[in-house]
Amino acid sequence: MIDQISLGYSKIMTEMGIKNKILEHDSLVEAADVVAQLGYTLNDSVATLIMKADDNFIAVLRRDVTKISFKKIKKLLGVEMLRIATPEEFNKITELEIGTARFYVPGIKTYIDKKVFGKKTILGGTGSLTSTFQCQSEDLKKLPGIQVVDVTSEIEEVVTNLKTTKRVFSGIRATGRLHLGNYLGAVKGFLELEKTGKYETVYCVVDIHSITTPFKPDELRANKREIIIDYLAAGLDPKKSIIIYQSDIPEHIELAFYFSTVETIARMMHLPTYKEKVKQHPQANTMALLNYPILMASDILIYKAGLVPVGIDQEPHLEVAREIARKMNQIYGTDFPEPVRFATKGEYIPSLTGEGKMSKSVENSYINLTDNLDEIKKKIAKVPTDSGKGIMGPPPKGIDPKTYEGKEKYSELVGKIPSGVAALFEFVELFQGLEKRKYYEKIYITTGIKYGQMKQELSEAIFADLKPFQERRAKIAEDTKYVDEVIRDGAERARKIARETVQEVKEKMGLL
Ligand code: AQP
Repeated sequence: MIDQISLGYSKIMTEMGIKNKILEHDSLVEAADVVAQLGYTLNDSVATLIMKADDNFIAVLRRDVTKISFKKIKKLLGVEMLRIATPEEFNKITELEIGTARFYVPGIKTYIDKKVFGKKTILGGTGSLTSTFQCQSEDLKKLPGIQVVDVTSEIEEVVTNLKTTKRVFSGIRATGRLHLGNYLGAVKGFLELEKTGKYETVYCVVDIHSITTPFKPDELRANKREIIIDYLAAGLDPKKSIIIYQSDIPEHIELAFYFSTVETIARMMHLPTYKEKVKQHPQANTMALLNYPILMASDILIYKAGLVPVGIDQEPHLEVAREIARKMNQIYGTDFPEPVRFATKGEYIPSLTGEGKMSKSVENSYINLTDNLDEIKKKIAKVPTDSGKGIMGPPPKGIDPKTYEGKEKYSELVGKIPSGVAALFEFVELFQGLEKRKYYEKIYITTGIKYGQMKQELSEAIFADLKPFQERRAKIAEDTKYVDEVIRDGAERARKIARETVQEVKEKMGLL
C-alpha cells in the first residue's frame, strides 16, 4: 500500500498541475536498484541534489546518468564555495531520509539541468523508500521559481567507459531471423564500434541463451548459422572482430556458475524481462530462464568488456552485470569493469502492431532483414492506423501550425498520436529522415494524411536500405568454407581470453 508521505506529496504536485503516478517497490535506497525493480533504467531517473553554495542551500535536479559540473554551477551563481550538503544538512532542509529527495523542495531555489527534459517521462523521489514518483519532465516547469540551467557534462557512464574500456561484447539469440529491431538496436552499434578501431570487438550468436525459452533443435541449428551470415552481410569484418557461437566457448557457462554465487534468486525473479518471458511461456519457467541474466553477465565479463551495444530492452540485464562485477571485485578482488550500454539511434524499434517492441517471437511485429519489397509492403500495410482525417484542421493562412492553438495545443496533440501511426512515424524518421517525419506529423494534425501513399514510400525506403545487405548476404551464404573458417577462427581467439579470465576467477575464489 502506498504510504501517506508519498500520497501527500503526490497531492501537492497534482495541485500544482503536475500529473503524476506513484510506483511502489521494495524498500530501496540506491536509484539503480529502484529503476531495475520497476523495469526502468538510470536513464529515466532524476536525482535531486541538495547543495551548499556559499551561505545558501540550493536544489539541483539532474538526470542520474549525467555528471554535475561544479565549475558551471559556481559560474552561474557567482559563488566561491560549492559542495554537496552533509546528511545532517540534507535532513534539515528536506525533512526526508537520504535517498528519497523530491523534485519539489520548498524554501530553497531549485535549478533544473536541461538534460532532464531529454526524457519525456521521468522518475524521482517521493520522500519514501518504498515508492517512486513519475511525471512528465515538461511539467516540472510548473514548480515555483525554478530555473532551467545547463550544469551537467556528457552522459557520465558512457564517457568514462569509452576512455578506459578495451573490449566490446554483444550477442543475439538464435531464435529466428534478424529483424529491423535487432539490426538498428544492436548490429548498427556493433559496426560503429568495430569501425572506430579502438576496441577489440567480440560479437556472439548466443545460442545457449536460445535454449532458455522453448526451441526446436533443427531450427536452432539452422538459425545460429544464419545469424553469423547476417553479421557478415551487415558488414562485420572477421579480421577486426571476433565472431563466435557462445556454445563454442564453454567457459561462459563455467563463469556463470561462479557468478551465480553472488546473486540472489529474489533479485532474478524481480527482473521485468524474466516476468515477461514467464508470461509468454508459462509452461517453461525454468532454472535456465532464471539464470539468463547471470549467463549474460558472464558473456560480457569473461572478455572484461566495458561497452555493450544492445537495445534499451537489455538495460535491466546490464544492471545485473554491473552488480555482479562490483560484487566479484569487492569480495574476491577481481578487476571486472562495470559494463555500460552503447546506444544507437534505433535503441527501441516499435512493433508493427503498435504495441510494445519489435520482437522475433511476436507474430506480425517485425520486418526481417531478408524480406523483399512485396513482403515489406504487406507488413507495413497491416500497421493499424485511424481515419487520418486531421484533428484541428488547417491553421489560418500565414500561421505556423506549431504555434497555432485550436482546441488543443499542437505539441499536446503530437503526444496523442495513436501507437500504430506513431510507429509508422518512427520508421519514417529512421528511413526517410526527421524532416519527413515532422511533415507527416504536421499534416496528420492539421489537414489530414493519406496513409496509402505514405506506406508505399516508406516500404520502398526500407527496402532500399536492406537491398545491399541482401545482395551481400546471398554471396556470403554460398561460401560455406569462408563462414566455417570465421566461426573456427573466432572460437580459437575467444577461448584464449575466456580461459584466462576463468583461471583468474578460480584462483581468486580459492578453487585453485
Ligand atoms: N525492438 C527492438 N528495438 C531495438 N533493439 C532491439 N533488440 C531486440 N529487439 C529490439 C536488440 O537486439 C539484440 C538481440 O536481441 P536478442 O535476440 O538477444 O533477443 P531479444 O531482445 O529477445 O530479441 P527479440 O527479437 O525480442 O527475440 P525474442 O522474441 O526471441 O525474445 C539485443 O541487443 C536487443 O536489445
